[in-house]
Amino acid sequence: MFKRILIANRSEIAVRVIRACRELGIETVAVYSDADRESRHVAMADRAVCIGPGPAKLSYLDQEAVLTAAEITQSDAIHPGYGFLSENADFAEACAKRGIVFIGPPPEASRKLGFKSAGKAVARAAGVPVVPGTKSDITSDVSKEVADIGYPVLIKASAGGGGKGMRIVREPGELKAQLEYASTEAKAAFGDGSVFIEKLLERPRHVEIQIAADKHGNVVAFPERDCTVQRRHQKLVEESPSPALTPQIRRDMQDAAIRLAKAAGYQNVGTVEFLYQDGKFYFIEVNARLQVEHPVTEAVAGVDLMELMIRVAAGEKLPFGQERASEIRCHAIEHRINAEDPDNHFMPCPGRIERLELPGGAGVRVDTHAYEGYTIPSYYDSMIAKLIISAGDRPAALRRSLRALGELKIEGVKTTASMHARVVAHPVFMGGDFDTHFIEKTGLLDEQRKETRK
Ligand code: MV4
Repeated sequence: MFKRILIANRSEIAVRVIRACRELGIETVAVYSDADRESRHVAMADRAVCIGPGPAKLSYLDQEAVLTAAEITQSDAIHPGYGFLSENADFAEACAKRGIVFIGPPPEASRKLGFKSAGKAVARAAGVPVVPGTKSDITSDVSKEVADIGYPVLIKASAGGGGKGMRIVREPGELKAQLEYASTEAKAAFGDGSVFIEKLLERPRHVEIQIAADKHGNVVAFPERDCTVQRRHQKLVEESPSPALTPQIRRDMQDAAIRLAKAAGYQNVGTVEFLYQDGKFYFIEVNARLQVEHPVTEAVAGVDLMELMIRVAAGEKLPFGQERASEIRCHAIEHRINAEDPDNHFMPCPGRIERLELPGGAGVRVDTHAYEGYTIPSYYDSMIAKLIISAGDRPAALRRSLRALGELKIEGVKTTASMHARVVAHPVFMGGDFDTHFIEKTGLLDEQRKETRK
């Protein structure tokens, strides 16, 4: 096992890593930017090293600064958290070169899966269902292939992710122009203009499978997370189990995720994302990191994924098999609380937290780096807390969510907490039958509510 881990991240996830390390008897080194001197992860770690100024490019994304901090503190491993350097295969390689373990998948596996069209090819070869589609480059005429797929279609950037560079084409006449737009956009955003085309699913759900793979060829898949409630590709609410899946679909999805992981030579923890519509699921992409919403799976499966991640990175075998991994022990919901103004197009609201009262009691977990008097810097993302609610079944979990959201008091900055209460209380959300357009369709956003009040 590792003696000392450097955490190349900030905020609640840095706190999460420190907590897991402490339970494992591993020393921790925090790194921080000038803007994060007062951040909780700095105070909590055994040691802390300043690695640069506020902008992430000059600190948390500065590979050389992070690696040097690891060397001078004699850390034997680096935990990247999510975002920043977490899915950077070059960084993982640079760690290996310096004799430091990168706590994440091997660079070859992330490269194989990071490029969306390549990930899709691996999936297809592994017998994992994918959305019908075609490769495309703007030099060849694909109108015939696209007609076979059937309109409407969606153009996606091969190097993309998170919905960036996607374009819907509803009629053959729009195809050529949209392909050119999409490719130009992709080139500007990702430095790579290649795109591919898929049949558009009009009302999908986003359902993902958490996997864990050790260095001895063992892979397990956990119960799914349903992340259908999103706004502009930002997840707002995640829950498990999905109100839409049957036990058979769940097993099929888990099997598919395991096949894909094995085909890609995947190691460590990761998430296989699917779209789900009309009883069928389709692979879309792999996230080669431990995600924001991992506590939902921790609650449902009764496992510590952060501990597991560190153990498998240190070469330990998975301590249980698929039967244990797929146990569903409760219903769990996560609410991402962002310092954003829901009355003003979710504008980020950095600033000082004047008052903070966190909810508690049975079935309520709060992962946060925030404290009363903490000033949220303006350089980074605006998530300040995650509420993870668990209860015996979905109705009980929804009631508990409302109770916990009611107990949460944050003053000094605007937050998205009120919007979460509206989502949970909405009859369509309560009914469980909704798709990725839920937020826009239901007019739940304050910006829309304000328009209708006018
Ligand atoms: C799709 C789709 C419909 N049809 N692909 C958005 C992010 C990226 N990971 C994949 N995304 C989508 N791909 C086909 N063929 C709809 C989306 C999509 C979406 C997916 C999951 C959650 C929210 C979404 C919001 C808009 C679009």
